[in-house]
Amino acid sequence: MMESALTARDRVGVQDFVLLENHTSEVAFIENLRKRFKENLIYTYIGSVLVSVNPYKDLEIYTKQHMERYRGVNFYEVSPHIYAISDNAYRSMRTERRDQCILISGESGAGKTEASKKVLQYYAVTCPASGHVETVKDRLLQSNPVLEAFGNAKTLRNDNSSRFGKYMDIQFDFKGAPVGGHIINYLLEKSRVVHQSHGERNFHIFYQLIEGGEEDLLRRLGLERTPQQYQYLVKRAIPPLPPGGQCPKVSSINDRNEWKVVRKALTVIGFSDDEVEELLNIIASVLHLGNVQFGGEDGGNAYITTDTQIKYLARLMSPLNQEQAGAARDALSKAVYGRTFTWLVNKINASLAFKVSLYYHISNMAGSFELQFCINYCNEKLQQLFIELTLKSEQEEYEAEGITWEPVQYFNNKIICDLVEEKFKGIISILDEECLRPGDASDLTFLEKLEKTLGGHAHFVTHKLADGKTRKMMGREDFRMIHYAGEVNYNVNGFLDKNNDLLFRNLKEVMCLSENKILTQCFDREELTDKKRPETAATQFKNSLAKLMEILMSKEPSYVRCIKPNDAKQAGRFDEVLIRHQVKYLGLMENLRVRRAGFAYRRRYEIFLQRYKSLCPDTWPSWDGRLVDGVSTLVKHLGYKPEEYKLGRSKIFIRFPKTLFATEDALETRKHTLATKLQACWKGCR
Ligand code: AD9
Ligand code: MG
Repeated sequence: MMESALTARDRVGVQDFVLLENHTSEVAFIENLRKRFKENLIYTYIGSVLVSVNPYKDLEIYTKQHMERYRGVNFYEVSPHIYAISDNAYRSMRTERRDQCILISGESGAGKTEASKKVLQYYAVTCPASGHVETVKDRLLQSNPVLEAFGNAKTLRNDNSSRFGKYMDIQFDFKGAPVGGHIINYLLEKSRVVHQSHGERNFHIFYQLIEGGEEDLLRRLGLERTPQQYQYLVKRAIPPLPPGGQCPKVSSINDRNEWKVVRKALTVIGFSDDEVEELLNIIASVLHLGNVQFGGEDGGNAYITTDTQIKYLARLMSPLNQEQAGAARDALSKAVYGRTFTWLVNKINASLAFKVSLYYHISNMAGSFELQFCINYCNEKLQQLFIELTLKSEQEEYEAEGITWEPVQYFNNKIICDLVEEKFKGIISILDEECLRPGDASDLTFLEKLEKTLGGHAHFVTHKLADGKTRKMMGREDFRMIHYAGEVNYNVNGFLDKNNDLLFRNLKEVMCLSENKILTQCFDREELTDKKRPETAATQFKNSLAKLMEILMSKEPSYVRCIKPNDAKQAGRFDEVLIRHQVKYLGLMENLRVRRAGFAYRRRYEIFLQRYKSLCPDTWPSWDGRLVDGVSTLVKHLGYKPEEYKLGRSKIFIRFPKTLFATEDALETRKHTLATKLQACWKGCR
């Protein structure tokens, strides 16, 4: 028997949270997510925002047939899907001629990277192509495995965690064919090159090369097929330092196969064999460099204990003590790897450079960054953008439809963004000031300055209380920020060093002299003569974030909010505490409140009429008059009360979900009655 609309809703929940009876209830929100998750329905809307829960298993929902189902179809006619978001952005770009962007957010392992790949695959399959466009599509797709090999790593939270932020533009010509692309990378987690936490790995490329590299390639690079041999891959504990990652093999990762994929992708993108060899030379050099060990002489100066050919290191590093020499070696490895990564992105960009003058963008942004502080700052900015833009688009829609806007109260997190980025008295300014100050500047003097300048700020806390006493439960090297998403403690240790990100000048000189063509591009001689102090890491990041916000503000956004269902990376497990936390910090309840403030549901007249016209004898089988009159006749016949709905210029707005549900149920009943009648008729005929 056909399932009624009512029981179906009970079982699988509603596909748009705006249709929840009690939209302010977090319990109801999570219950709806749970129902759908159990049915493998991982996608749900909040209006036009897509909420996605990582299924941790392959679902049969990404086939070509699925892509076709979403192509050119109205957003609400089919079940929620990442393809619907992709298609909608594409069509808005073409019909409204406005640049679009798709913003994907969520915590580590929530599914951002996978979502961005689905978007890309959707365009690669469904968009028209001609001539050279095929290669652009291929290159766009192939840029993923390359960037993942060099920028992703196994962490405790995600076996394929992106350790850099990524913004990608796809450019389309006037026929809607992808003709180019551009990638911007943010803050690669360089520290991972020299050290990883227990149970984590270095960037995938190191293991791929060692496991998959051909015999003669490895011989040329002087590499052995044993990761255990390399300090940067499996670091032995040298007291008092703890051991490093210790985790060369991961069951979910096949490094040998991945190597083949990456190697082929490099060729598709347009790397010559020589360039690939130079690139891998750098990767191998970093491993060799990591194995250079220092001992301490009586006089305190370092000497190299390992018998390697890189003698110059001895000369360069001998004025340093053992610890300093090790740090300088690691700084060099990080700089070499970090700059090579940027070179790689530029190279990919060059191969994606578009050749047609008319273009629009669809962009997406996903990722994680080096400093937790920067990640949280970035999230704070994206949240600000999100709230501003959702409110703005609600307002614009009401205005366009000629319906009075009812103002919504919401929390504006500008105060927190200012706390970080304001000139002179923001945290970044104070950090830079300490980094530039000669003399006794240290992480602790930085903390003191923060206390002096920001003590008393509603979103900033340290162990010091106003009355001179100390706050319990808070370290003396910590400061706490009350973020939009919750409280976070930051330990100031290493803040100055990471922000300075310095590399000894003589090491830079050696790099400039290298015969490796990639390295000479990465280390420009001009840098050596430039007297200006380079911008600090935090300021660079602040500026690139400001630029990104500007880009995003100029586009029409779509949002994908990813949720991680459990910490065990397991299918079918719905950990309510973890999910509630993410619902909170993604601001989903706030988003729903804004969306529901006026009307829960809105549809264009022609779509509404098409779906429900059979419920009224005056509109069935067709309505010849003006659409608005048809809808008006229909809803009056259905018994809608005046306070339940409003008629705009092109859409009907319905205030409560229950009104719509009653109409949906009426439609189901009618279908059911018809089916029963038909069956009876059949029997009669036989
Ligand atoms: V991180 O911030 O880069 O550490 P992401 O990018 O949010 O993180 P990612 O997309 O890498 O997470 O997803 C983590 C893993 O979840 C993937 O490797 C898949 O195994 C799994 N996943 C994510 N999304 C899907 C999906 N739609 N279907 C099936 C998925 N598996
Ligand atoms: Mg990722």
